[in-house]
Amino acid sequence: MSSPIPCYLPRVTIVGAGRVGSTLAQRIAEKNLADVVLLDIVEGMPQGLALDLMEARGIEIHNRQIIGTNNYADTAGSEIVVITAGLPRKPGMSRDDLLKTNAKIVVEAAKNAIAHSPNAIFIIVTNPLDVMTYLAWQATGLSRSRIMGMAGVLDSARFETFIALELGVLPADVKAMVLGSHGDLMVPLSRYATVNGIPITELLDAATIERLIERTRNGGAEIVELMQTGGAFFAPASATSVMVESILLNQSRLLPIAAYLQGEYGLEDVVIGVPCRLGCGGIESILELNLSDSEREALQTSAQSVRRNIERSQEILAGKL
Ligand code: TXD
Repeated sequence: MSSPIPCYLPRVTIVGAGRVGSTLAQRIAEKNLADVVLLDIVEGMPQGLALDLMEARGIEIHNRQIIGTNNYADTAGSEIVVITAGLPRKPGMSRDDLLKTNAKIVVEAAKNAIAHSPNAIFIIVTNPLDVMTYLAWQATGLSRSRIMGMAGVLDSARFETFIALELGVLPADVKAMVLGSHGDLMVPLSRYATVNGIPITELLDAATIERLIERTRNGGAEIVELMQTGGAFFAPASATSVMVESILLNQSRLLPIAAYLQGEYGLEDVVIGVPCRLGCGGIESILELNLSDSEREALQTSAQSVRRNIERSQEILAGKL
């Protein structure tokens, strides 16, 4: 006799079981959101991590399955695919320096994953983020609502953290939105940042806000410099899990997401961070804010730098660089 309640559990594949990927697997399982398939090219490593996470289930009190694999066949039928495969930055490197190594890895991962999960929604995490999202969009042929990059949620969380530390308030009470590319040219919108609805411009002077914006822009590099081996992964995994959750639970959260633009903000054929509503269909809509001249100019500059790197990436993939 069939059960009246569908015993169906969503499945999230994470390609790249490194620091971000494995921490994301932990977040997803422990939030009880979905079963997880962790895939990496290193043999044994994702299997070991999956077993370790499975052995924590009794203590953390959840029943999600975590599978480790080196084989894309095991990822079949995933609702969401997250790509974190690729190299992280070393001290002194910019995210763009990773273009050559990571372009081929992300294109290959995207093609392999879509072949086994044709209905999945893709979230790209690998740097340089905006370009990698563009390449994965190109490689999969997915509609733009179903492929996106994670960066703005992390950059906004960093900005919110620094505002909260400065004011001595609960970080969750601070709301901010950082748009643009994931790099030095990101566009933190300070006039939209609030503490429980109170604009930070009423709480902090202009010089202090500028200092916090600078620290946000440098947020990833600050951690790379301190750690020397690899970069941030706890907050990146948290930020990605928020996107996974908004899709799986159809929350329609309004989040800054790296999306393929077709005329929004006057930008065409480029991926960049903009406010999007994120639900079970992926990107449900893109919100066009009424930006000031300087904000619009900053977004344009940010998009131009992504576009230059997209052009470089096409030459790299064609074997010309
Ligand atoms: O805001 C953001 N978008 C980011 C992006 C925040 C933090 C990290 N960001 C980027 O994510 C970072 O610059 C890297 O490009 C990726 C992954 O960072 P992570 O810190 O997790 O790097 P690791 O620990 O080196 O893990 C990468 C894994 C590693 O286990 C490799 O063996 C694997 O990727 N890898 C592959 N897996 C599958 N297939 C292929 N081809 C492959 N190549 C490497």
